[in-house]
Amino acid sequence: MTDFAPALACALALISATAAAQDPAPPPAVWRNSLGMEFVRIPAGSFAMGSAEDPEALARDFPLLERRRFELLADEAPVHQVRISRAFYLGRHEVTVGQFRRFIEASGYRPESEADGTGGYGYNPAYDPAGSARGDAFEGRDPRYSWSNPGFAQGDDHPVVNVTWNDAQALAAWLSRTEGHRYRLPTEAEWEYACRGGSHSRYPHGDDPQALARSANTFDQSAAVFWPRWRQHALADSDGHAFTAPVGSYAPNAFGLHDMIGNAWEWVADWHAETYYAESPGSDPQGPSEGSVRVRRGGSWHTWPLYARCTYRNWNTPQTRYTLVGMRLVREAAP
Ligand SMILES: [Ca+2]
Ligand SMILES: [Ca+2]
Repeated sequence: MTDFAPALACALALISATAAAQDPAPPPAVWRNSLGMEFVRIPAGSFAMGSAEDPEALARDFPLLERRRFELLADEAPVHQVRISRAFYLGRHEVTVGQFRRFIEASGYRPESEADGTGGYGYNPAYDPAGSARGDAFEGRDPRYSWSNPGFAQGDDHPVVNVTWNDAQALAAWLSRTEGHRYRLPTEAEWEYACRGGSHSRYPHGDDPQALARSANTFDQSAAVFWPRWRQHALADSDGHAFTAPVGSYAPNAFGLHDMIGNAWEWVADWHAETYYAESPGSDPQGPSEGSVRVRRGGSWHTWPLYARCTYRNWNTPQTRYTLVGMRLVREAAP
């Protein structure tokens, strides 16, 4: 028996090694990183990107909006088939205030709003949009506002806002360096694929804008209290949050992702070009090779439902910081 035991152990080890070679462990469904971010595995696949909704249909479902607004959505067309050739991990949530603070403390990075001295934007009940040159909804830029102060209360579990596209690049670069895995912003195609989660409708839950009040933090009755001049554009119901909500306050989509719609707009990697969808490659499009503005997606706590659709594209310069704009990162499946 004593002579047999080592041979048996050796044979079992061989069987086990063979099994491992033939059947590698499946990739984890969720990654948790050093800042406490969770990443959900998004499978490779194909989807129809963009929207070609008839302005008549939009006019019927968004009756308070002027016709010209529907004609400004041409950059969502043509609808085109896109293949995402490799699985990737996408943040289950938007990057939070607490995670961004830990990044700053660990790295010494100075967010752009502080480094350039001009600050960000913020909510101030005494501020009158009619008195500003652009009629902007928020006060700024002003050094009193930054990622840590958008003028309204935020807990550590709220999405960080007032962060620039360049700030997102810095966070992704630091994580890549310190963890040895590549982090980056999602491409615009990856973002829309993930938002849809297999759905073909305006929102992951369907086409009805009013149903947003149950599935996302957008411009609802609780927010309209603070912006009475835009009350008619608010959802008829309350979603429970006047400003940002703790991430994950609403049910996830089919991929297990929270707040793809609403809460904070999310920077994506791509430059924006009005006609890009007409020339976009069919597999893993990376956006135009150059441009002046970067795309942001998904709408925010202050966004009207037309602009909180999965396909809606908005954009700003990479230096823009605003009370509505945050981020969500990709962690690549292989280092
Ligand atoms: Ca809301
Ligand atoms: Ca969001």
